[in-house]
Amino acid sequence: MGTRGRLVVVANRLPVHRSGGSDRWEISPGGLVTALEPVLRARGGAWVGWSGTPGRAPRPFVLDGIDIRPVSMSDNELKLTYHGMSNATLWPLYHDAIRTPEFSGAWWSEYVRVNQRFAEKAAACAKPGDLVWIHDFHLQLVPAMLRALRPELRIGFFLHIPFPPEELFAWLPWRREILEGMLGADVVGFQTRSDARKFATAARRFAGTRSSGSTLRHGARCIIADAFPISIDFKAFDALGRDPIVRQRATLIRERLDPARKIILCVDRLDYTKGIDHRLRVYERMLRGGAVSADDSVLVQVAVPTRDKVAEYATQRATVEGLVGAINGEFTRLARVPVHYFSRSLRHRELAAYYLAADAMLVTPLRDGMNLVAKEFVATRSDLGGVLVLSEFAGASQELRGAIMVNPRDEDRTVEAVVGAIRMTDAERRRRMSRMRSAVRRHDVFNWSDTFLGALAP
Ligand code: ADQ
Repeated sequence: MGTRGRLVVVANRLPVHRSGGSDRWEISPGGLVTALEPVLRARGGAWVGWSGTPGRAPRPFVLDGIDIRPVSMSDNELKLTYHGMSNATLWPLYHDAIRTPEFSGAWWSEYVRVNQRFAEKAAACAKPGDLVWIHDFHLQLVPAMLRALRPELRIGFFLHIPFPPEELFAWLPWRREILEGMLGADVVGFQTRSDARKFATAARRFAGTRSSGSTLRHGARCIIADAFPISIDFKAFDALGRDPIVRQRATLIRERLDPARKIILCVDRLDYTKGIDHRLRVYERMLRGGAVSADDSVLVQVAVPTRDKVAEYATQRATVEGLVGAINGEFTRLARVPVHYFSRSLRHRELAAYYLAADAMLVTPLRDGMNLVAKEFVATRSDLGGVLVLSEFAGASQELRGAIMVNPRDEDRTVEAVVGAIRMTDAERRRRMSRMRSAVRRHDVFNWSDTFLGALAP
């Protein structure tokens, strides 16, 4: 990694929140901050983003050595760019159009305006020689906008979600503008090789870009478009899994649920991409067919509600909760409820205790950029216990070869996979887990940011 300039991160959200309703700011826990904090500390840097509260932006401030540069967002801008263009157009389109994306000229114009505001804020705070790293689908136009303002900067862009196939990307009325926006970066990073290839294909077709492998030529400029799969802080999750208090909590969870029952664990944001309803139907089939009963198994679904202002999310929540109610209504036995449903987020230590308590973890999204839950589960299981059942449509499936792979829409075979997981022999389970742990240990989140910044640094 180059050592000269600072790192300027540009992301939809700032990595800070107000502590307990007071005026004091604290760093928020979370993947991206964990990954970038050491780099920001080592080389110094700034973070441009929205504070999470609509209205006027707070004044810039410095927290733990990070220069925090808030961008303002009004209620109306939030509605049009965030709930509209980002979450009701781009999110469903980029996830294989699992829900029909909506296209609105008003959302698009606001998206352009808000992206311009982020670009201007970044241009104002980047010093000569700084590296700028822009994140995700909310800000796809920022790379080119920033380049127009500050042509000399090294600019990186990372897409956390999948890039869609050409046929779907073609639906987007602003497909050329979005590509031109991303092509303003020097390095465009994706979760998988397949995403990077799809981007190159779209750029050739809709933006006249030429490409050879991961190098694209756009006008006079050369751009790298490649896979940089994101990861987690392996050591931190490994340590949680060995922590006596977390282990004690895991034992208590098993005892409360009944040690005779196999625990099938699922942890997601309550998003229609995560396949929660398909997975509940799989469990329902297992119960109905007699492969398991409420006496010998329990499915624990932890689902954090999100994006409740977007209609599809309310519908999805109702579907999931209807299924949970129907399954429990039909298959509960006295003091044995088959589905335990938590509609909330769990703190990291509590989450780790559930990871440790599980016999099988089901990560079965219909489409997912990466899916960090799968990697967190693996990193926590230093006991080599637990089996991962993983969707082939999660980016994580490219690395976690020790998982049982499923197509979540193939409910028959997914039933077989889950039954196979809870009946797996110790030897096979240990072999698979150990293989996956080596992959995540080798490629942790620090390795991810070093590799990306290494490609970006001149
Ligand atoms: P997300 O879709 O939010 O992220 P994911 O990677 O699975 O998905 O989760 C991110 C974090 O949320 C994880 O650290 C996880 O522990 C936490 N989390 C999820 N459910 C939780 C719950 N019920 N309680 C507590 N914590 C929970 C997007 C892309 C992903 C990509 C990430 C990072 O959609 O594909 O992996 O960005 O690039």
